[in-house]
Amino acid sequence: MLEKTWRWFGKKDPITLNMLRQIGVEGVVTALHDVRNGDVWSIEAIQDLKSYIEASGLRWSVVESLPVSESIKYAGSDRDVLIDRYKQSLRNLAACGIDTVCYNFMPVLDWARTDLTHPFPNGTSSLFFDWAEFAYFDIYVLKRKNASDSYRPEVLQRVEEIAETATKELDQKLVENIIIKTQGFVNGAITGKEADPLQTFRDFLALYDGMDKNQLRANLQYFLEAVMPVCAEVGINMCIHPDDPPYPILGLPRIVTCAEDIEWILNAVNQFENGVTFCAGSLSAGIHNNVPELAATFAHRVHFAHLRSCEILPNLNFVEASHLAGRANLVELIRIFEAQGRRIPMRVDHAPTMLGDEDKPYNAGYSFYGRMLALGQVDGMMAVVRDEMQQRSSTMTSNFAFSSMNSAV
Ligand code: DNO
Repeated sequence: MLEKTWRWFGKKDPITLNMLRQIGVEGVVTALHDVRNGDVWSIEAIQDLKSYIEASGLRWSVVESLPVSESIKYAGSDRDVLIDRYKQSLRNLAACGIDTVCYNFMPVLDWARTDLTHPFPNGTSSLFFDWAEFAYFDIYVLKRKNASDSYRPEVLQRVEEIAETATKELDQKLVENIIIKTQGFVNGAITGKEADPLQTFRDFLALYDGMDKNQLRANLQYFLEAVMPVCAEVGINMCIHPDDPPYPILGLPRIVTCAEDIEWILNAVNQFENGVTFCAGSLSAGIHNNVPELAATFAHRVHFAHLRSCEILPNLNFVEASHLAGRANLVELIRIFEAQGRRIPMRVDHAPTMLGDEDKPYNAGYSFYGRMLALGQVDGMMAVVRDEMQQRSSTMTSNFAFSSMNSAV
């Protein structure tokens, strides 16, 4: 059964647990947002937040994320120390009864968009990824060496057009969207508090200089081989989040973008606890992906689902679609996950900003009314799918009763 969850950013989140209960949320997805990336999550801190959640009649369904420090990703000299701390946090979570942990293995950037307030004709807005603006940021603002080698000629042509009219405001907006506003709340490499975020960002990128896909895969394998025995021992399902967007960016390798990648990861340590966060949105932003096909192939190892959907434009730019539309085909995904017959927490994601959400201090992609609308839509799809399943099973039962009656006479 898909469990209806909601990403909640802790006690300081202006969207309160009581609000979530009123809209039918069953469990929350959250993290110890005040603990520094790389530090151990103590039993006391976990238990404190867990009790707070439970006092509102909800449960802490999923940790998103227990961040994997950069040094583990680039194989720095202190990675074993950091992995040991990670294992301790897993043990502590399990001791508090939390069994699902989402993480990602994206170097430096947790996710990327160029526009966080892309307007739609109906007055709402959402997130947008424009390759030319991203390339302009890379080439002209970040000034990464050989950056232009990473882009298609038609993108580079648009970059030059942007550069002709670019202003300081545009440059600043791109810095904020790409490396600050989208990163600040996810406890990743960039905290949003750096004096010179662009320089900090360059320093992080430099740590991956010359690293290719195979090396990043080897670093993930090293991490999985270390943590998976703990997961099996204490009963934690870990689930890797796909890369968002599912393409190499800024010269960094990507290892969770398509079927071949997911298969590699699941086989790297072939045990149930080594699973996937099925982020339908990230996967649907990849033109190479058929999302329902991916879901059908990997559902047996999906421990958490992000239900959202993207639309890809002819120039490969992409935008968040309605939860009822786009390339992800959420209704089909719900059929596939419900058929698993085990608890899979799901949350909606990156819904539109609407009806005054824009005036609130919400994190990018995490509006209230927009997500409430999306959850209502997904809830409706789930009800229909459950009804379909019920009808199928009662038809099967009556066919069985009919045939055994016939054979009895
Ligand atoms: C963005 C999210 C990501 C995700 C992490 C998981 O909205 O989907 O921040 O939570 O990548 O580790």
